[in-house]
Order: sequence, then C-alpha cells, then structure tokens
Amino acid sequence: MRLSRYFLPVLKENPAEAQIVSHRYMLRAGMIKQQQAGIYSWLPLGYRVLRRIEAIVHEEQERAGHIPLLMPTLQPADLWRESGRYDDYGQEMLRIRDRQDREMLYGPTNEEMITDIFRAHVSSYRDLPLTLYHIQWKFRDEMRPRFGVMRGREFLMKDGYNFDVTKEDALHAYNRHMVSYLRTYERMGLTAIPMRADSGPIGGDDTHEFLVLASTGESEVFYDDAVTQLKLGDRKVDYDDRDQVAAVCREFTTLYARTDETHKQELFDAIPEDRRKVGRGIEVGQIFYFGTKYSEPMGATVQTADGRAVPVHMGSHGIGVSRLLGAIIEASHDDKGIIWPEGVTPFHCGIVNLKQGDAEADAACEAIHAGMAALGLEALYDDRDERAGGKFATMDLIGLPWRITVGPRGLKNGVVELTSRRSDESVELPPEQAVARVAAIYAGH
Ligand code: 5CA
Repeated sequence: MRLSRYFLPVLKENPAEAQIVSHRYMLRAGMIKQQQAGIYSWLPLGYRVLRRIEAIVHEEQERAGHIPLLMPTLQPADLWRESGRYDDYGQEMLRIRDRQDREMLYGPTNEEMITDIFRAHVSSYRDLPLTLYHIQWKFRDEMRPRFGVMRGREFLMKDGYNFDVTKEDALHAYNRHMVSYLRTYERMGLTAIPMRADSGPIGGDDTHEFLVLASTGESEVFYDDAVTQLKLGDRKVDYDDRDQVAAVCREFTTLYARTDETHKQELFDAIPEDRRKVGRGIEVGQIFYFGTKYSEPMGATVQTADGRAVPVHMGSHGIGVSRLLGAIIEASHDDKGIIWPEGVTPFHCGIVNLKQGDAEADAACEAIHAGMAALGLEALYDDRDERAGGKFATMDLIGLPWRITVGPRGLKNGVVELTSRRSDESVELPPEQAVARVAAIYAGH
C-alpha cells in the first residue's frame, strides 16, 4: 500500500478528550473517529487491526470445535420477556419501537436469541455437544462510556454459547473456552490472566474473567506474581481430551488471581510476600457456566437416551473484540507511539524512502514493496514527498513492528536498513535479504 494513496488521517496534536494512552494513540494514528459518546467509526488503519483480531478469534474458536453463525443486532423484546431479563436489564438496554409499534432492543448479549435458535432446531441428545458463536456488534447504554473503544456503548464482541446434556459436559465446554481464550490472547501478544469473577446480570456459578495487567485498567486485581509467567506456548491441546483440557485449566487457575469482587484477603496473605501483587487490569473476556437458567424458562430441552426431556446445560463465553485494540496498545507502546505485536499488526512492515524522487531509491522501494507482496506480506510504503523526520514520526506512531529504510547513501553500498520498532535496533542488509528476513519473522505468525 502506498501511503500517498491511503487514508491515514494522523493528528499532530494530542486530542484533549483522551485520558489514556491507547485512546490517545488510536485517535492520533487515525484509527478511529468518535461519532457520539462511546460510538466510533473504524478508519482504515483501525479497521485493519480489528479484522486481524477477528480472524484470530475465529481461528481459535473453530480449532476448539465451536461453530460460527451470525445473529442480528436487533432483537424482539418478547424473547427477553421469556427469560425475565427484559425488565431486569435496566437502563443499559437500548429499547426501540418499529413502525408497527413492536418493541425491540439492540442486543447487549444473545443468550435468549441463541436459546430460541436451539429450541427451534435441536431436540435430541445425539445432536450435542454443540457450541455456536458469533462476532457481532452489541449495544450497552453505559453510564460512563470512556477510554475510547475500551468502554464503548456500541462495541464488537465474540459471544459463544454451549449446549450440553449434563453439567459435566458443560464444564468441559467451559474448560475448552478457557484454553482457546488463552491461546487467542497469546497470539495477540498479550498475557491475559484468568481470574475468578462475579457473574453479574448473566447469572451462573462458575465464571472467570480474563485480565490484561495495565495501570489504566478498570478493575483492581490481586495476584500471585508467578501467574504472570505461565504460557501456553505452542503445545498441542486435543480439545476432545477432557483430562488434558482440564489439566491446562488447573495449571492456569490454581495460583491466586482475583478481582476485587471476589478477593479474599486471608488467601492472598498466604502467598509468599515477594510474589504478592496488587494492580489493575483490563477485562478482555469472560466465560460463564449457568446451567439451565435460560433453557428451563425458554423450554430448550433434549430427549435423553432413555426418553426423558431435560433442559440443556448452557454457558456463555465472551471476548471483547473491539476492546482488545485498546488493551493491546496499553500493553505495548512507548512515548513515540504504538508497538504492534506481529500477530495483529495492520501492515507487516513499513518502507521509508528517504529521498523520494531519487530514481534509485524509488526503484529500490518499489522492488521491496513488490517483493513483500509476492511473499504474501503487506507493506505500507511511505512514498510521500516529506522530510525523513516526519516519515519516521508517522511510522513510530502507527507502530508497525518492522521498518525498512531506503536511502541513496545505503544503496551506494548495496544495503538498506531493517529496524525493529520494539528494540530500535537496526541491521544493514541487501534489499532482497531484508525482505527475506521480514518474511522469516512472520513465518511463525
Ligand atoms: N454473554 C456474556 C458472554 S458471551 C457477556 O456478555 N459477557 S460480558 O458482559 O462479560 O462481555 C464480554 C466481554 O465484552 C467483556 O469481557 C469485555 O471484554 C467486553 N465488553 C463488555 N462491555 C464492553 C464495553 N462497554 N465496551 C467494550 N467492550 C466491552
């Protein structure tokens, strides 16, 4: 992509309304534009990252055996009367009437609708286990939308729902979600710690939140520092192997890690003092097991092998897809701008031409750009007629993890410069080797 033909409306000044670094950088890097409180347009650069995050979420859900579908954003109020939540949900729910005066709402979550789909089409235990999910916009009329996409009113969520015959089966689905989430966040360069949580309006007994540690997080967290060292890495997990999946969950939930809602001081005090940490965290996901809370009132039953009709055991499992952009930036930035992890970067590499219009420099940049494309890599080529300082500042702000700098002086010696955004270290290489090096870095992502 040539920057001269792209749409990247970067801001020079710090926007006054942004209180935290991720919001500030998302506005300055031309990723989002606020349209109303808590409602954003996703400008091209932000939309690229959003789609990469969605793609990772889809891949990891499908790997766990969960099936994507898509439900509408608008829902009928009557469905929510069946579960009893229409009146309970309160002012966070955006209620609308259509021209026939029918009551509708913009979905804040989809337990009722998915249960309606299930009861219409599934009636036998033979069709279970089943987990369906979608990635869809939600609306919650938050009292205090703030911090940009972090606490929006309209936001993108992945929400998945499992249907099982027994509680034991449903707890395996819960564990599957936990493991798939750990892998999802790791691929985005995040450490997200599962913490025992409170179920709130979703209901249920078993629930964990996934928290990314960050000083700007909205939740207070208490944890054993050893928990931050746990990594799933590239170990193979067989999602049908209950014991293996449960063992991974035990590994990640045994050390003390809780939010202020469930914190127990006496358990915390038992941790060796040098590992006892109090901090803040951003909630990037939550999983719930709630049994028959929705299936019973809504009549979602299956016939068992011995002919009984039983309400199915369910859970719901959410990932804050749009919030993740903010969380990743909070976890990965410096005073010059964003530092995207390779897994989610909007472009794989930037190309900076130090002397636009110089025939040799232009040709080398074109060749690098084309060489990247041939290897399936997307580069953002800054081909504007601007000072080098301005080009570097833009690249640093938008945070591409790798940059290739091309100038007449280097080309005389047959080299360009490959620079890591994270470490700021550079190496000089012939152009084709620089391209090969970038391709090798991304081979694992
Ligand atoms: N139905 C369940 C799970 S499918 C549910 O709604 N869970 S939730 O309320 O915990 O939301 C799931 C995730 O969405 C949260 O962990 C959080 O990361 C994200 N989220 C919730 N509210 C907002 C908001 N106002 N802005 C951005 N993201 C949000």
